[in-house]
Order: sequence, then C-alpha cells, then structure tokens
Amino acid sequence: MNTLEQLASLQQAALAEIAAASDATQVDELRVKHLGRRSQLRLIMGQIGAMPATERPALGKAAGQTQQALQDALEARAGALASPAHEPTFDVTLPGRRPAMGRLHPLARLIDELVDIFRGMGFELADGPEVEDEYHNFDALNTPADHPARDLHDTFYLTDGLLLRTHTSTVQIRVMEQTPPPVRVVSLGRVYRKEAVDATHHYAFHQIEGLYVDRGVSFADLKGTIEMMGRQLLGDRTRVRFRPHFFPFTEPSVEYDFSCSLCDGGVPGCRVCKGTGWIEIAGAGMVDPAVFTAVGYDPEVYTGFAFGMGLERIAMIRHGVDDIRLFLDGDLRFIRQL
Ligand code: FA5
Repeated sequence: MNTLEQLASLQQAALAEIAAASDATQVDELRVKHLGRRSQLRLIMGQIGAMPATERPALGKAAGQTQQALQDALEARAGALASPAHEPTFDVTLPGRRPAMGRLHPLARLIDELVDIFRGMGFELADGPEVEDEYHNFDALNTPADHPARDLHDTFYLTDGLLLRTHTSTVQIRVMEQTPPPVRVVSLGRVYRKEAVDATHHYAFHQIEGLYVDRGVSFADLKGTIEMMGRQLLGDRTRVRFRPHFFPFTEPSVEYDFSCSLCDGGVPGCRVCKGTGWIEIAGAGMVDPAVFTAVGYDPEVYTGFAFGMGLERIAMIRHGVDDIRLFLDGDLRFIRQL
C-alpha cells in the first residue's frame, strides 16, 4: 500500500469510529488516537519530509486534507452528542412502568383445576368437535328427532345436518365409538344453546362431561366421584344432594346440588344460594342401555355413570358473581378482579 492509499484507508476507518462514538469522552479519546502526537497520521506526516521531492507536495496536501476531515468529523460528532436530542428527556428518578402482566381467565383456571382433580382419580382427557352432527348430539344419546327433550336443547343449526353441540355428552359417544370398555374420561369445552340470555343462562357456555364405564360400575361410584370433586373444588365441608331427574341418555337420572360454599347451610338472603343452602350444579346418571347399544357396548356386561356440569355456574359460586354474562363478555375490568 503506498502512502496515499494508507492515508485514505486511515481516514475511512477513523471516520467510522468517530461516527459511532456515543458520548463526549469517546470523542475525546478518538481525537487523541487519530490526531494526537502518537497518531498514525502524525507518523505518516513525519515521514513525508524524507520522501522524494516530486512526491512531497501531493502527499503533504493529502495528509492535510485527512487531518482536516478528521477534525471536522470530531467536532460535528461532539456537537451532535451535546445537542438536546441526546439529553435524557425523562426523569430517571421516576419509578419504572410495570409491564402489563397477563393471566389466565377464571374459567381457564377452573378447567385446569378440574383436569387435575379428575386425572388424580384416574380419568383421561377426551375431546370432541363443537360443530357436531345430530346423531352424536341427539340420536345416539337416545334422543330421536321426535323426542320432546330436543326442545330443551334447541340450538344453532348449520347446513348439511350439522349443528353447534348443546352439551359435552357428544364426547361420550365419540369416545365409546372409538374405544372398547373400560373407559374413564372427562371432556371440557364450549357448548351452545338457542337460549334467552339472563343472569344464569347464556347461549354459549362451558361444560365438563365425565364418563366411567366398566363391569360393575354403580351409582355409589358416581356419588363418591361427585363428592370428591365437590370437596376439592369448593372445600372439605361441601356436601352433595341428589334429586331425581330425567335425561334420555341416563337411567336412573339425577340432578345434583352442592351445599352452599358461602353460607354453608341456608343463611337467609345468601347471595350465592338465595338462602336455600344448596346450589344446583349439574345432571348425571347411569348410562342408559340404549346408549350402550348405539355404540356397540354390551349392556348386559357393562354399566357406567356419566355427568355433565356447567362450568360458569361453579365459577359464579367460587367468586360470588351473580351474573353469568360477566364471565363471557371479555371485559378486562371484571376479569382482573378475579
Ligand atoms: C345436560 O347438558 C346433560 N348433558 C348433562 C348430563 C350429562 C346428564 C351426563 C346426565 C349424564 P343440562 O341441560 O341440565 O344437562 O345442563 C347441564 C348443566 O349445564 C346445568 O346443570 C347447568 O350447570 C349448565 N347449563 C345448562 N344450560 C345453561 C345455560 N344456558 N347457561 C349456562 N349454563 C347452563
């Protein structure tokens, strides 16, 4: 590399360093490095006197230009760093801003908890589609087209005989179609009904479904399982009350209530149980033999229980919330309080 080229490359490298300087101290250091007595530029300038006389004027001029360019750049950078744009524009003594922390929706937390409870009792998790066919939502569950129980589960019909499932009982059928007994599953998910919305009813809500089929499963197993769930969800003092009911897909059928976790037994005016001491929770029963026949299980060999429970109802009790719509509206002011 001849001297002219050396000067050019030195200048290029020094300008890049100066442009990258981020404070006044660095600018000063670069001034010493590139223009100081021991700088490379000074070294080159010192050697020019010994060069052939014909080359000296051009070299001297180039060295002077490089020196000027570096001086200008150092000054410009120092000026830029001192300008108001580089002054801190905030008060560094102010407390920091907290990052917004997300958290799980109360229904998502309840779902996780129920999964844990039932896994602990040996249940597996099953899933099924929200867009269902009439067969899985009604017919296989012993509810043919002319059955009056269909009226109670009026839903949103799609084309091609499809509908939005009205309950998670559809998953019972899907599991039994795929799996030979014994089965022990829970399924949690969203269901839909063409329902007038009020404080305790929504057109889209969540259910948990449980199904246990084996040889010799009895109503006592159902009671024990439900009681265990109630205690783990709402506390050890929780009691369960079974009332006779009707579902086409279970026989006998019940509705069950949990004792009120807020007043524990009928304090007049309790906002959770309305003073009755009990809260209606869900439906359950022993799987109807007609359902076993529909899925190819032998009803003479196998028995089983099933239950279906609304998750919003549980969340309402736990958090003392008296309007189901609050859980589903997505209003963060509400969700953040739970
Ligand atoms: C059923 O859906 C049955 N599939 C339950 C069942 C499963 C019975 C297995 C037997 C064996 P029901 O329509 O009662 O039953 O609804 C069950 C629960 O869902 C109710 O107890 C309630 O907690 C909840 N629920 C029902 N309708 C609504 C609604 N519109 N909004 C919110 N929750 C509801």
